[in-house]
Amino acid sequence: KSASSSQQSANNPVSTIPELDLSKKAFKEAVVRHLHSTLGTDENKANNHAWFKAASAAIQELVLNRLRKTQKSHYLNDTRAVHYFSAEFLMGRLLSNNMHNFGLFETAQAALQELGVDLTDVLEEEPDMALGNGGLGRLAACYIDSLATMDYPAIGYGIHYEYGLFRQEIKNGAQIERPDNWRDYGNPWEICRPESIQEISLYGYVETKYGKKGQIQKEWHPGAIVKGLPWDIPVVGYGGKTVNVLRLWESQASGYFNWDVFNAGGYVDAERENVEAETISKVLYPNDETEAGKELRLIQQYFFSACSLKDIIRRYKRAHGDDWSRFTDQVVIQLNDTHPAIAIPELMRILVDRAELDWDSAWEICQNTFAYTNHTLLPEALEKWPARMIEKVLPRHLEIIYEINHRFLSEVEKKWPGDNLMKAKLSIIEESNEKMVRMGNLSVIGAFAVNGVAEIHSRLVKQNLFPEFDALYPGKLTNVTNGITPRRWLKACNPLLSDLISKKIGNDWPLHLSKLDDLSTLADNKTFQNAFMRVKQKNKDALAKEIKQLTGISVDTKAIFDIQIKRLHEYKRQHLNLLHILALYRRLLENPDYEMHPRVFIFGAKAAPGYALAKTIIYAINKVADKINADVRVNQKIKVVFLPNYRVSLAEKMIPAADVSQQISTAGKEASGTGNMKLALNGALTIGTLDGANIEIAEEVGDDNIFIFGNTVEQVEALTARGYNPYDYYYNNKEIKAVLDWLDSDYFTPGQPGELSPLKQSMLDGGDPYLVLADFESYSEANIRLDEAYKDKTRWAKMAILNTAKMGKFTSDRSIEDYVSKIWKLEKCGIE
Ligand code: GL9
Repeated sequence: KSASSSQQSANNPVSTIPELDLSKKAFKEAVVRHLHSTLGTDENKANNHAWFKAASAAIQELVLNRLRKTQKSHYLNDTRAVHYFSAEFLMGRLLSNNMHNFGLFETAQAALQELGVDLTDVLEEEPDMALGNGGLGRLAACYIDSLATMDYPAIGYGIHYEYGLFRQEIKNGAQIERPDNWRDYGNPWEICRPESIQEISLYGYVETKYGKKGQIQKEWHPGAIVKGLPWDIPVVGYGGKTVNVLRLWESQASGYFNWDVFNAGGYVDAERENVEAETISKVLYPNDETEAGKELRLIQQYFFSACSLKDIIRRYKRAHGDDWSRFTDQVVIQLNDTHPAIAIPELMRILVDRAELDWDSAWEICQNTFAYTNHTLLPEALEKWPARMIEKVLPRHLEIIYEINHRFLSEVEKKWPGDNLMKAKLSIIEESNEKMVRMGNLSVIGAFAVNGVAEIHSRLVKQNLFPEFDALYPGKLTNVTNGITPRRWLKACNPLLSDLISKKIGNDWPLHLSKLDDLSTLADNKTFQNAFMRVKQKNKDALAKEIKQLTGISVDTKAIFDIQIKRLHEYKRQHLNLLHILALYRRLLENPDYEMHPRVFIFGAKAAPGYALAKTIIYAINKVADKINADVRVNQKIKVVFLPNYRVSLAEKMIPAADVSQQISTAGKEASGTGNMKLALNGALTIGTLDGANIEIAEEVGDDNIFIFGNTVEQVEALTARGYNPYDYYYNNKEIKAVLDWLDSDYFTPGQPGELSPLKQSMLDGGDPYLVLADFESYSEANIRLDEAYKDKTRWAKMAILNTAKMGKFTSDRSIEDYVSKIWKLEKCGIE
């Protein structure tokens, strides 16, 4: 055993856990044992799915061993922990990740090979855990990876959606949504914990009573009680030492539905509107950056926040009984956006109504418990709930929110006496036609720290979104620049590049990503350049095969692989990319000798099902692709590919193959972006605006190694203030006019003229709110610079290497260290 595990650790420095047998022999035996005893099959009958289940079960044995030790150690040390509240965790697949984190990937590959099975095929059997929409949910997944890796006591809390983000199919160019049945064949990682079920209340009314000392007491008589059943997903740190958990709540009927209370509350007629318990955790809302305003969504938010708080308090009381004085020493709760902000009045309710603390003591605890991350400035994403809806679903919480607001407004009065405009602006309550509760304001008031997710975004949060709060609470608003886990986003997804890097600089870079900077000295080294670009070529060859398989399109693997992958949104400007493709198409038709390196434009994006223009953009990309790919006059120079059902596991295949990373949002709109970091880490060059984390990426790689274009935030503001008119660009730039008019014809949609016209309209009569036309020319020029640069193979290789080398800052380990030192104040708890 010890011989084989020390041999093991020669390849994998991380796997030195003495009590675990990480040998090939042990893994093989465990897989076969599970094949027989867990799955009831055998080596001859098993298909890839059975092998996947057996391999996962074998890994899960190791995971659970470490999980028990971690929990025991956290318990014995009575550690302070961060509780990461998030409505979304976009985990993707776990098998390969868990193998890598135990340093077992190569071992498992060899073991399965001896059993006649190909690990790559086995990994493909795992459905993605797509319990998130995009960047915000994936960020949560990267953060819990880093927390476990760095031995910080942490728990993720979220919702056990029965259906994750919809599966996207493309039919005749259009997006179709299909349900995501991720648990159809069971999930090998999750552990059901009926012993930790929680119950939460909904609806009903509030009774005012007088306590023994004559004090006013509030009693909430709920109309319904819902059970929360926790499912734990182990989160394995790199090295396999700490295993934390992600606890996801599934809703279940409790059988309690109080009709009398309903009648008394006057809700008899509203009965049919009331949400059924089981539907609460049924499905993830597929909206990216839009507030839905639906009762079920509010209930989802309350459901998981309240279950999680009860869970935290149960654990706290086990150690500290009814003594609340140490609560804020032990507990910090990070609110991932305002989605869990209802936890703030919920904790107040527990402390004031249940624990019978006085308001001020309760508020002090509350304000020292919560911290809030803002992820966007887009007004349509800033959550507001009709006060009447909160009153119906959570009557006591609305009272508490009013009380918080009342006391807050007297602080405002002290700071700005008599300033009623200021009060209206800062109030938690928006006094519009319908009274609305502003969850952002509630979060800033109830939290001790508020952060944005990139330097520029945090500056804009201070200057534009919450300037008065910044004046009222100096120092509360801060920045933590986002990061990504280099384990999944380089080590696991790009094994060829990882091996090359490890050969040059050693293999501890996944834990110390700044070490990549050692590659800088090799950027001019011809041999290393060749090796680096050979890896890129192999990854492109592999992606080309995937493209062929998924779409039937053949692409030239010597072409530039130009990739834009992210949710479909106007502010991300996939249509700017498309207009430029149309411009190239025209240039090639007008001048067959037009000089450009062959380029494959590759897209991946889901549109929110109700976002019509986003769906039109997907349709337009596909229709333009059909035309260009079939046009022999140009298809040796350009191809366009839309890969359906973009998701974490597809990103892992695309990112290693990218030459170019498209990060072209309107300046000021993309809070950070994280795909930009993943692509640059894998040696892609960014063409991008000065927006979000692009700015910090440019600072790291230097202006020579990135293609920046477009209006800056200040220029965007000036342009809009001056009165931006897209027709100025339409009439003054022939190319813009030609490509926009092209969209009105039936050239791309034979027999169906006008199908793409809404896209043109959005950029003209629609006012072009994201300044596509204003940035077009600058974008076009940046593309010419990029094309120029690619011609010089040596120069390109150097730039690509420097991109990888300079990405150290963007490890999520650094982000987590920033949170720990600025906000969470945690201590590491080594296990053993
Ligand atoms: C987002 C921002 O738009 C991104 O710029 C940012 O990188 C991530 C993570 O901080 O958060 N905010 C947001 O609502 N989404 C983001 O991606 N949307 C989705 O997650 C779909």
